[in-house]
Amino acid sequence: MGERVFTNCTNAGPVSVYVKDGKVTRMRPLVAEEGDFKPWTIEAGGKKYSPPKKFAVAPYVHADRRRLYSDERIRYPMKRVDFDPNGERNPQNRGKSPYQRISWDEALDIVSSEIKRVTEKYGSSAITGLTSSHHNWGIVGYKMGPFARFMNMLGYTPVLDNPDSWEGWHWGATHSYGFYWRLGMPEPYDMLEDALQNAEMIVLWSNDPDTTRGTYTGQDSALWRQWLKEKGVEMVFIDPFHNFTAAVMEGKWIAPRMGTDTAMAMAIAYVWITEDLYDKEYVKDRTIGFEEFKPYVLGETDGLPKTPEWAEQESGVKARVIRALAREWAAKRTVLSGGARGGEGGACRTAFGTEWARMMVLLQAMQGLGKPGRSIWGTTMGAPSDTKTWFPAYADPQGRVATSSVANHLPVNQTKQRLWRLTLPDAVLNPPVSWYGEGFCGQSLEQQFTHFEYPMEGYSEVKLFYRYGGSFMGTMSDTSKWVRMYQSPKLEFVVNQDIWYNSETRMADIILPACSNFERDDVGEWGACGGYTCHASSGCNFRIVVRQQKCIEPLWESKSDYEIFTLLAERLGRKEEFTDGKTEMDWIRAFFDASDLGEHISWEEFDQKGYCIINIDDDYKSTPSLRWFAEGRECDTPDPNNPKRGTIKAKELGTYSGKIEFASESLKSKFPDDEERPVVPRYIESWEGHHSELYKRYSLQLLSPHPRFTFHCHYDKHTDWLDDIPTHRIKKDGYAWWPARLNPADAAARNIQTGDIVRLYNDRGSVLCAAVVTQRVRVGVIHSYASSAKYDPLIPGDADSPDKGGCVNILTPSRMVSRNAPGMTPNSCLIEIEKWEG
Ligand SMILES: Nc1nc2c(c(=O)[nH]1)N[C@H]1C(S)=C(S)[C@@H](COP(=O)(O)OP(=O)(O)OC[C@H]3O[C@@H](n4cnc5c(=O)[nH]c(N)nc54)[C@H](O)[C@@H]3O)O[C@H]1N2
Ligand SMILES: Nc1nc2c(c(=O)[nH]1)N[C@H]1C(S)=C(S)[C@@H](COP(=O)(O)OP(=O)(O)OC[C@H]3O[C@@H](n4cnc5c(=O)[nH]c(N)nc54)[C@H](O)[C@@H]3O)O[C@H]1N2
Ligand SMILES: [Mo]
Repeated sequence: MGERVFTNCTNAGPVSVYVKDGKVTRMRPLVAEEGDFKPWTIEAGGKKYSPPKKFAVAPYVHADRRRLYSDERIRYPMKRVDFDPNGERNPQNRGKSPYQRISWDEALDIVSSEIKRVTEKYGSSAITGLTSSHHNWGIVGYKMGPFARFMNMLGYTPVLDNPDSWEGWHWGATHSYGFYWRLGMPEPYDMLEDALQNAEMIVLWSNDPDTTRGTYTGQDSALWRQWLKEKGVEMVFIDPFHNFTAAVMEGKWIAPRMGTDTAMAMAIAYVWITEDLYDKEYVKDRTIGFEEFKPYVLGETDGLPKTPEWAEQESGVKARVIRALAREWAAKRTVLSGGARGGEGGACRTAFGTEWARMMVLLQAMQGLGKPGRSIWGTTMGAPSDTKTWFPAYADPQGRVATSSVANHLPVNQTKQRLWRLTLPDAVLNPPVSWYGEGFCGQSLEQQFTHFEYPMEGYSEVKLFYRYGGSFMGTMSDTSKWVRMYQSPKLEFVVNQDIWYNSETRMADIILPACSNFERDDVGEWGACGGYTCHASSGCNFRIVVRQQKCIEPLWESKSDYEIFTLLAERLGRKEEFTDGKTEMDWIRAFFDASDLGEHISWEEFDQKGYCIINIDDDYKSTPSLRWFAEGRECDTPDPNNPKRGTIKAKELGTYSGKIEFASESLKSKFPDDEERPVVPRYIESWEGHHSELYKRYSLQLLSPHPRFTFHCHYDKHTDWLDDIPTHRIKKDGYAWWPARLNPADAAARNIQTGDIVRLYNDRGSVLCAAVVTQRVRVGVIHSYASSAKYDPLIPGDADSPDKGGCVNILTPSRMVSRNAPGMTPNSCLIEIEKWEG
């Protein structure tokens, strides 16, 4: 049999897949016909900027073939040896006991009869289940599809995701400038052109786009930053770590003590107010509440002027540096880049991270947010991009898809009880738990004010846990709790469905092997999220929709998630209801038919050729983000989720007043006396920072950003190549350790050298890492990435045992951003570090 080339798409770029004799022999960035590309051109400063005709995928995509055939694949259905559904279940041995291979029939019988048993005994609300944040690419097989459809059909208790990426922006910035329909991110339209034409400086405040790569858009935007650098646009980095973008772009590095970014922001406002360096007209016409904010900054309300000298005490950044930054920021047309999507950034995942994110918006408001070169922009989205052709993305079940025939997440779940992801272990071990907020509150600001309590009256506590994915030891907070939860007899049955062995997999009673996107059929647009991150593929130089072709048969005994749920539904007598009579190919076709893609290509050609590039029209007209607002016009950007667009309120933002709010009307309406998320933002000392009692025992701050060479737990541990990249893991004595970076001063004080195995610890636990002594980390900070996929406790199944795998989230607090803002706070974490002699 000769070689065949298939098309597919990963979460960081499209690929061509070469298959011979049923085996993938090669993968590379998708090879498209040259004539399909029609590159855009931006003119700025007498030069023309245009992207090359290719797809710059993220580095890990080049290792996808290795990952496909990884030894860490789950090959067969497995059962814990001491789990007997009709006898002893031994939940206390989850994480300890080995597994034995069983047949698919046996596995499906056990899972389906447990679903029946639990439903009959307790009601369907006793079933819960949850996915991780990210999934292999493709909308038909995506977690929002089959998983949600199956669980909704059962009537389970859903676990609401905390908006992990957006925390401070979601819970904070939305109350300053709206955009709740983007979870607190500003619209990104045509910001690349604006920056090339107008920006003189970019302040990257908690942002490393060279690493985070527009989330899904690979390396495409790296070129844009190169252009900006060549144009002489100055870049400033505010980050306790000298991050990779700073390393490539050069520019000024400012490294504040963690937890004090808001103090620095206040001092910048202080300089602008006292030196008359802000846009008074804009503040008067486009904002409200400045007269309540200004006295706080000047210290008139609390006797504490927020001077650069004061901020120096807090942040360790010299007052003259803060002053110089403030002056230059005001003198130049400055873009603020507060995280991967303009917002985001690890600084938003901290104690009182709401206050920092709100200040990012308010600082830019003082400089005329929306005027040329004065934006909030991550440098990762907003290339010229077609917005007329609608193709559904994975988060679109909430959007246009919901009303169409392809709503593959339906039926609507009848159970009203909810759980909150970050408190799931507490909910199981120690109910009741309560919180504010309906997960991703993208429909209204009020959604954030909904109060939930678990268990809910009239419903059962959860007994059956259907875990789909298994990454949380490396990604949630204070994660030893998850081990304790798994070992609780209150969870009568646990099933895990994943492709690779992950940190939680071996805590299940039954393990089901799913297959990857290369072993099933699907469709997906590169970089597109839809829903709350509408038009995210503007982070790619070209829009491309890929017919994700099944390249090989599912490996070993794995099956597609869709097939697994279909087989379970069949055993429950509900197959037709689940499938709607459709195969995966039928769903793909239905999505194609519901979309606008047919205007560009026929189904037959698309299915055969494997992709379609959607170029911009010749008469493309740019509509820069928020320019309309700055100029007092009606919104002219193409964001379909802006609820005021096209109405009589089209000139307004999504806040209550329609303006930028220095004093938040929405917070005033619901939480007027909340000292932790006050109506007017404040600098509040971190509950786990250099002022805390705990600091006397644990005087180092853990910084755990997103890993450069993997996508969270994707690729780590499942791609042996990555262990050869010392930025990712360091090999020593035959083991691939997770690096922990520390400043030479902190290393010397503890007699630690590069390559030493060190113990990072606090009262929550211990993690063993390989030390890297480097000037790239601020004194007092330990830098170690989040998202290890390897959980490897020295004593298996012992929640208190040190972990060799590198799951530093064992150390991070499960305390929330603040009382009424239930966001995660991994970057407010005190630890100590010592050489490990064990
Ligand atoms: N310390 C610290 N912690 C953090 C953060 C931080 O900044 N610092 N950031 C937070 C953020 S923003 C995020 S988004 C989270 C991410 O954290 P998670 O959501 O926990 O991580 P993912 O890597 O997305 O998990 C993916 C899981 O789904 C599985 N999976 C993937 N595709 C498929 C599929 O097709 N079928 C099945 N059945 N399973 C599949 C994978 O194998 C894996 O187990 O981490 C958060 N945690
Ligand atoms: N390679 C790769 N890319 C990814 C991901 C991945 O796992 N790997 N994850 C994707 C996802 S889900 C998301 S949400 C985005 C997240 O994107 P971001 O939230 O922007 O990413 P982070 O890595 O958390 O933070 C960016 C920078 O902020 C710094 N930082 C952290 N805490 C603080 C602080 O308190 N103050 C200051 N000033 N700086 C701080 C970090 O050192 C880091 O350099 O990235 C996406 N892109
Ligand atoms: Mo995220």
